Amino acid sequence: MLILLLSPALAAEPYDRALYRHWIDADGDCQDTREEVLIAESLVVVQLDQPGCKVLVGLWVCPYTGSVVTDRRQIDIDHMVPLAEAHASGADIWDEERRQAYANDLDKPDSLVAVLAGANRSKGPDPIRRSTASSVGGASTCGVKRRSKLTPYRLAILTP
Ligand SMILES: [Ca+2]
Repeated sequence: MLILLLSPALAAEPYDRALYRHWIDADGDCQDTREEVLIAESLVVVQLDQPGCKVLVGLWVCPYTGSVVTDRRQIDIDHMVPLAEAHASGADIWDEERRQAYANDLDKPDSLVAVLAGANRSKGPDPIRRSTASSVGGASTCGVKRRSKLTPYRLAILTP
């Protein structure tokens, strides 16, 4: 008799960012998910390029650092729950369509946030390091948001 034992770690599909197709233009208006978030989170009416597809100038406040930014080149769009963390928390068994919907979720206001580029990149995908990455700005707020974000997708909460 063959007895097969599978641990959750062995059963999970290894994380690959390419599994989550992101920055799509779901509504076909030529503005991809990044541009849609930049527009939604700007505190002023944004300036768009001539076709109206790309944001040129806006006004954003990074929730992690409190930095005020007007140059969109200094802004990254951050998944409040990083893709790698979502994957490790249950999204590894999702189909392609659901992963794409998660990666481009514009329906929940805190799913995707405009952040100062350095603040985003400095945190990396480690959920524990991420949750304690900064003691300024919205770090504690981010912890609260992470719980509210994970629940609708029925993901396990990895960090306290
Ligand atoms: Ca669009």
